[in-house]
Amino acid sequence: MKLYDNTHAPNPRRVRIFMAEKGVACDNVQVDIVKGENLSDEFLAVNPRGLLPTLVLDDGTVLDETVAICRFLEETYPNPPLMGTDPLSKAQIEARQRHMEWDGLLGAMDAFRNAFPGFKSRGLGGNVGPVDAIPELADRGKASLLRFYASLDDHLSKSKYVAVDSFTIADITAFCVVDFAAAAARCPVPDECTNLKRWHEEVSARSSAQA
Ligand SMILES: N[C@@H](CCC(=O)N[C@@H](CS)C(=O)NCC(=O)O)C(=O)O
Repeated sequence: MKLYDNTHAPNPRRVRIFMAEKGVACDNVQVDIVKGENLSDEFLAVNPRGLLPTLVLDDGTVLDETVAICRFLEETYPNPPLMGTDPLSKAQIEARQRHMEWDGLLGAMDAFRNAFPGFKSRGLGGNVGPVDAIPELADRGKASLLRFYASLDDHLSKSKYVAVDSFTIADITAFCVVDFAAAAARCPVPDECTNLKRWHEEVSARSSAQA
């Protein structure tokens, strides 16, 4: 397998951490998004959408969505389970995973994309042509992130993990959102979110966090 990846981007990191938790290795091709390598003819021949992560299987099959890639890996390498083991836990984890994307990742993306000078005419990611950034969306993204932090902090005051009583894909998504928001969107977790900080320290100590 070959993963088209970018070390600084949150979605490819979700896949890298997922693979590390499963102990799965694959070839890695770095694609520089800021330089626009994801929009080069060479990469578009692999994934016409121009987005990362993209996983190419040994038979040439291309998988181009983070959660679809994780689903494939979960079914192929079931241990340790990261997406649930029975109908209820699978549904609960999927719901929380979606909350982390909608409530957290979208805000982080808006906050970064619409403030980063290099993306002035790349307001949307991927192969969609020129799209103006909207500076007001950066502020709205930061406001979303602060709501997300408060809500996740409250959840983690009652629960060790983001979805169920074990580490799952929902923790991976939340972790990548928090780190990306702090580094790229300059919106770190506020000091008063002590439960979120406790959880972040625990997840950071897992070896997969280095992936
Ligand atoms: N829903 C897609 C989103 C992928 C996505 O937005 N990837 C970003 C990196 S985190 C990207 O490739 N951006 C390219 C660009 O900004 O042009 C997934 O999760 O796979």
